[in-house]
Amino acid sequence: MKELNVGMVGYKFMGKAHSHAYKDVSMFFDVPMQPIMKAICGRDEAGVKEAAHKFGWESYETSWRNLVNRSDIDLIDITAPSNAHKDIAIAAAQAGKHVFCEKPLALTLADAREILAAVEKSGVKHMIGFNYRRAPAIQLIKKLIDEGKLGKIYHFRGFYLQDWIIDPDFPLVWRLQKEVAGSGSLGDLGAHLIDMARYLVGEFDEVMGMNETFVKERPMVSEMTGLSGKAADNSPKVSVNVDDATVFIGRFKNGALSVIEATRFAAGHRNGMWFEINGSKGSVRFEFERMNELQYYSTEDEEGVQGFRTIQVTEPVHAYMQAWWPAGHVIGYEHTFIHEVYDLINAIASDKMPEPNFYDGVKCQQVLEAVDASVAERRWIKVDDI
Ligand code: SOE
Repeated sequence: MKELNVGMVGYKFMGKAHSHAYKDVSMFFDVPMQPIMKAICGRDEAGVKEAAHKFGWESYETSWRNLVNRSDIDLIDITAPSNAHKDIAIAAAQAGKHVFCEKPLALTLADAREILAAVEKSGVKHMIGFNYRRAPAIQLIKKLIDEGKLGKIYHFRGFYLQDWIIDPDFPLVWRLQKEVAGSGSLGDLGAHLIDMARYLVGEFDEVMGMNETFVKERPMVSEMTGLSGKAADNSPKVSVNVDDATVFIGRFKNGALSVIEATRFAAGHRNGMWFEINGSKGSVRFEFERMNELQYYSTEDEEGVQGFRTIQVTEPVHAYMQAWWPAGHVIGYEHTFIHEVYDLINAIASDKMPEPNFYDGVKCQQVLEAVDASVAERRWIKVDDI
């Protein structure tokens, strides 16, 4: 079988999720190319060496430039923090490697456009990690919409709710630093909903938003552990320069309306990604923490027994599920990454552009920046004016 040699930058939360995907994908799916976990890269030698061993990579590098220039690598996977995306993605494209990059694509729209231009110029394949598209229930929603089962779409109403930074003494981890992350709740969480809304409903026309940073100062992080981190004793407090919560309303080009809320201050919600779409013939409702289910309402159901029904999206007929367990045996978060990698390998093997790709990354970034502009200027912003 043909091989696809992978080099990955980053070995923390997303690095682990992607490594697991490369490791497991061919055990469950029939892949046209076998991914070979050639090398993983990180700045801290002891850390990356341990990750290479634990996750099953053949070798490790401490310089991403070395990784990108290795002749035995076909695909560069970027799971490092957002401020590292641009340089690595452009260098990888220039070296003729396919590129898979975590979201959001870049710190700014200008950077995202530069990345897109570089991959288009070199003709490599590119994919962005909006992993939630790969939940089987999301694929079912897409199918229902494409088949006209929801009719004309009127509303997209989405919330992405987390609570992991509510404690004012929680340290200023990289996700709370604008220079590293680009933005706060909007770029980290809102980006997923923007992508979902674009995928399922269409392009945004205009947006109007507001945001807040509830905790203005936090102790500087000294050690990261997963999403979290520790501050050194007596660490001085520094200003938080990203949003803790952002709420925006929007109008799609097809006339539908949207309400989107992204917050890290929703006590009790650990990873509550929830959205509902309402159309002329029905509605769907998805909640990530119950990702094996889909709520579906059809106006065509018989009078008297109408109501939201719960579909268990675990049958072999559902997207990706044929490869997993018998019906009713549920899957989880990590499977969305395996599905991404499966689709990426298939696209590369058949010389097709994967989706979502860096074009989608740019379109998402455009909406993020339009929302930020609207917050700053306290007015509606046309997305295409950004
Ligand atoms: C942290 O907020 C985080 O891990 C995001 O970075 C991911 O993109 C999201 O899927 C879950 O939450």
